[in-house]
Amino acid sequence: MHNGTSVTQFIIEEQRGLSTASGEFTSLLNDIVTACKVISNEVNRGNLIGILGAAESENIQGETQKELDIITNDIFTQTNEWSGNLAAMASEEMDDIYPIPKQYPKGKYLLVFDPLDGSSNIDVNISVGTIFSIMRCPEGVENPTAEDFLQPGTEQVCGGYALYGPSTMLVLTTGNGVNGFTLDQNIGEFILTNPNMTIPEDTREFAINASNMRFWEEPVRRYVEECLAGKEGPRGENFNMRWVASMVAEVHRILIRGGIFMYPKDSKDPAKAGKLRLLYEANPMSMIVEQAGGACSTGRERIMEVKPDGLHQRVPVILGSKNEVERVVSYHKDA
Ligand code: P6P
Repeated sequence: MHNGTSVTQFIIEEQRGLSTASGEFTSLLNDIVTACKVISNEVNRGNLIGILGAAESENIQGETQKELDIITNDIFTQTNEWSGNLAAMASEEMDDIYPIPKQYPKGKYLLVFDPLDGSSNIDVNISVGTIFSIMRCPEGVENPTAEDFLQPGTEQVCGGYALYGPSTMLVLTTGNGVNGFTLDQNIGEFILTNPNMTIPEDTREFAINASNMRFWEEPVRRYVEECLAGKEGPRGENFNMRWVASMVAEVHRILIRGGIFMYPKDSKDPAKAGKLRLLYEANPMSMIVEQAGGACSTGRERIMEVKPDGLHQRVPVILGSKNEVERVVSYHKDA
């Protein structure tokens, strides 16, 4: 049950505690919440209004875009461009940054997002999500360029996601812990249902796309083989495995019951440092996971300390229950 606190009330009360709060951040967060409600409705009705399936276009990653990738990207830009809180936006679905149209005032924040992560699941009705990250626009920069977005994850002021699953949930952090809200479809409001979310430091559940095993680096292969060896193996315990192919769903499960999620560097495409993108997937999820007491690493360094060199840069991702992430990191050091 819940005490009926809406996300709007929660954000305002949290900002009230900050003497520096100008209300701009609260207003920005509310626009993002509105965009997530609209996307939830589109995703929910997708099959009914014929917007599932592939669009005719590709994104900068060379991946075929789903109709809903484009629709949800437009929802995010249109819901957030007019309010005067943002200096610019960037998204997985747009090659370059999205400047604020000149008819609107600009604000002090940068918003970067993946409007529909896991969209390959949309046609088979498996959970998908939206991931977003808010940073400050560098002081004195009137017209930000892509360079201004290349800030390490430690500079984020907010990381969050919406999960479009059996229920629609919003999970976010502004640096004071992690809180989860469930959308009450009857009143169209996100209600606080998961205050102070924390990740157990230990787990016996790992998530990885095992079809890539032959491409993994030795430390990851060693870790997974030890999990698979179970009670008779070096870990002396049996492990469970999950793979939803939707990062938001995996991270949410880990926030609720612990776990370790890995999309490691592999030799399948040596030119790629990993599959997941740093700015709008790994960094916001890392802020959330660390704020919930978990850990996030590339295997070789803390994800939030990686200095980005491109809007769409990819990184290896190993995140979740602290003690398991630290074990995988130690295997990288041994290698
Ligand atoms: P694979 C979705 O496309 C995504 O970016 C993440 O949400 C997910 O964890 C991963 O890729 C799934 O990748 O190779 O299993 O399809």
